Amino acid sequence: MEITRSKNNPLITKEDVPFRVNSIFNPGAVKINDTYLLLCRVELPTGRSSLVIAESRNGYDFKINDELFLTPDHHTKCYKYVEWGIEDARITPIDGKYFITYTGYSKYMPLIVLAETSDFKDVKIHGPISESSNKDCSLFPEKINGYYWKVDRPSAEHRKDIWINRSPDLIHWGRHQVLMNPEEGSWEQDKIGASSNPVKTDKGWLMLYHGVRGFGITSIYKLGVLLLDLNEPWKVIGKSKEPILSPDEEYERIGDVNNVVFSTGWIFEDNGNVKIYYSGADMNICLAETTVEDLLSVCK
Ligand code: BMA
Repeated sequence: MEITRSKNNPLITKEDVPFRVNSIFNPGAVKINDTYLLLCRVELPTGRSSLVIAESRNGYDFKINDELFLTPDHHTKCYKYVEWGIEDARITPIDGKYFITYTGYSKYMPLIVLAETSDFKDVKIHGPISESSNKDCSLFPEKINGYYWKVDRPSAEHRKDIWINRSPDLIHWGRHQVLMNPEEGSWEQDKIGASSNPVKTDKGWLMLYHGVRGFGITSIYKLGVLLLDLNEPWKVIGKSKEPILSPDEEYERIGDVNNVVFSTGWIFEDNGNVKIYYSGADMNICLAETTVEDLLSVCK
């Protein structure tokens, strides 16, 4: 398959942020009419993260807002679960609204928080929708079999698998089941987690995931793609045998966390192109482009 890094990578670095940050990375992504909107994680000088909006008319040149969109302080009813920061937002349009899932970080360790917005100005925080430890949550954009669905990644003892579960109202979740295990002896053997949210195609739900393998003192984060059954999304019907993106470039190799490509947002264009926004080494925002056809072709 073909996947092409933007020649302007990294598209966004901390120098582009109009206030002081350590880094900007792991954006959720959505296209609203003709505007590309990224909800980016910024690690502030305190070492704690918040979320800021960046917007673009062409998907390549972004302008970052002067003010943070969502911070731990906004979480008045659940502050103790986000006190150390909010991280890695994924955006899913459902029924004309945008639902945002992200990691709340605190002494209770990571858990999943849900918020919703209609306009990316006002936001309603629903609060935690998982226990700790859990992260990497992606929502499906529509009901399937009468339920909303999400994938997530609980950490149980040494296991780190992707799970799937369902809800009547996006708040109460149950019927948890394992969606996929890391494949032993491969690039994803240590842990896997959902990356960019599931998108419907005529062949099934396409979803990005990340896989991690430890080598010596480093862990290497790569991206793969999954195809889930349209009506029974707990069934994996296809999976890339190799990563579709691996840390190769210097801006992916060297940073706060070396050897990482990580994605929490992608945009499917009407013409079949797919823009994968991702971060290199937990430091920046990059773009790689491919097509739905290419992504489907590697899901075997
Ligand atoms: C994951 C998350 C991400 C991060 C990635 C690579 O576990 O913490 O925020 O980008 O590790 O360090």
